[in-house]
Amino acid sequence: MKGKFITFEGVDGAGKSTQIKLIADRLTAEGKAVVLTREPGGTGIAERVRNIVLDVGLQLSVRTEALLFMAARSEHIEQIIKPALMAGKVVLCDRFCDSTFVYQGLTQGKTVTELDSLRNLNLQATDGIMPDLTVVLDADPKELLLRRDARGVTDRFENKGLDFQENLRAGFLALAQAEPQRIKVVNALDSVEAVNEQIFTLVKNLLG
Ligand code: T5A
Repeated sequence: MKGKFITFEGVDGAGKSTQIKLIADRLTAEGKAVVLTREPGGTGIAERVRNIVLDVGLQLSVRTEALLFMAARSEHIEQIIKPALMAGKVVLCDRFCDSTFVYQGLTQGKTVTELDSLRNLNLQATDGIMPDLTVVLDADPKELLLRRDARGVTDRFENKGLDFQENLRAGFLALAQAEPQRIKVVNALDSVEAVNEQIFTLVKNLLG
């Protein structure tokens, strides 16, 4: 692939959407061709799947959730991500496979070495496309509660409480420890500007 694929991960409300837009703006200002997208979502069908998986009124098993996220990802890869990478663009994606590994894997009692079935499903959904760089926005979920309270609870996952958010955090950190080359951890509690500088440095290191 000629382009570069960068994903943003972390617990709910860590600041991914804020940062990804700022990075997209900075890269665009430098003349880079940037595609800004998100998961679940990014295509008409994947956005419809998003409406199902984030609906607070629906009870889904973890396996059903995982399969729905993968179905949305398959669409997203074929329609948006792969063509953009083949055209040499920088693809910035708000959440990707590591969210599945954490939300549908590590928080469900699996360890990093027990993610084979999810990794295999992901391989099928993505045709083997993996991020070149993943930025994990890390923070103590208690500190993030204030930010979330200001916005109100919005979806099924944000509704699951502090213990769940702490498990999420541990999950992302475990993935980062297992893949330190690809996954970089940034302190999300710094100011927006300071967090952005750290991420921009990582992105520039990748893009050269
Ligand atoms: N999911 C997803 C799975 O379970 N499996 C999967 O495979 C995938 C792909 C997606 C949900 O789906 C789950 C994970 C998620 O729970 P979503 O709506 O996309 O749902 O939820 P999030 O990704 O969590 O997005 P949020 O919008 O909730 O959080 P962000 O994007 O991390 O945070 P952001 O940027 O919106 O910021 C939150 C607030 O904090 C402020 C912002 O202004 C905003 O008010 N803020 C800061 N304040 C102070 N200092 C800073 N540095 C700040 N940065 C941001």
